[in-house]
Amino acid sequence: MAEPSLRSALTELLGHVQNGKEVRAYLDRFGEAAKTRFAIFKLGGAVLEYGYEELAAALSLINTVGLTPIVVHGAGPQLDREVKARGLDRGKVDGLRVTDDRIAELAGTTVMEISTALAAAIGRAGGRAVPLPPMALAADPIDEATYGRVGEPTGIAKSLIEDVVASGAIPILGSLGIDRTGRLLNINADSVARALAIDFEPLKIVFVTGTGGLLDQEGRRIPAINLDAELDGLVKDGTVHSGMKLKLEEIQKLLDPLPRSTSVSITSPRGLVRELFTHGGDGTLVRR
Ligand code: X2W
Repeated sequence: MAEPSLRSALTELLGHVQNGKEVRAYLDRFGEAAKTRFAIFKLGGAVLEYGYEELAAALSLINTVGLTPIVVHGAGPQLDREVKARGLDRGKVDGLRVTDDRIAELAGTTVMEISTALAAAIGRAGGRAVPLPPMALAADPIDEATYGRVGEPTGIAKSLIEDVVASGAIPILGSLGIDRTGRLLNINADSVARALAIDFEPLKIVFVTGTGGLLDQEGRRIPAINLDAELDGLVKDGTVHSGMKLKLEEIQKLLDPLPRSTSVSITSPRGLVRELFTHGGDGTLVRR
């Protein structure tokens, strides 16, 4: 019998998809049944501030119904707090945390604690997850004089992730990597998601955020957007600006090298299952 949290997620799913037909139709649209259908989930540190249970239940369910999650999470607000509490803050440049040796060490423990707690929550939800160590990601420093120990991914331990997936567990990566001299580097979690997308060519990439999608000027959710056809117009008429514009440009870059069938969703922890498996969705579907 499934754990209560998984059971409630299942009930919610079935409430929205009439006998699971839509789930099957969704999955059948993509390739033969035997092929692993990856979905990459990027969990921002902010959505992990309010507990893991809802996300853990949704990820366990998604793994059960035939999409294979690879999870990468950040730890932005948690690290902000940790460095400030110790008087170590060196600020950010272009959105990247300036990372000295002590901050790198702090990032290591903070990020691994979150990976481990998330894996435990997935276990409680009736699934299984394996938190991967920083060694799973090779990285090079971007520009040490400016950012310190901040890296850009150069390689992923693909066969390690494939082994975890083959065992039925969900791999969890954090925003950490190791450089060629063995040093721990701090890596932006969105960059890790992009590196994973290039290596695994997922059907779906899902950004789980607090806002739960893109919002228009009145604060209403925009259900879907086609970047190639609509982005310029939405920027010109002012609907898309500042933070949202940056995010969509990032997503455009992310989708660029991938097959055109790949889509990105932005949704909330609560909307995750509905966004993936129902027509109306519960976030913003981004295509190009
Ligand atoms: C990020 C890693 C965490 C992250 C940082 O130190 O905040 C760099 O800036 P979110 O919550 O997804 O923003 N790394 C280099 O990306 O977390």
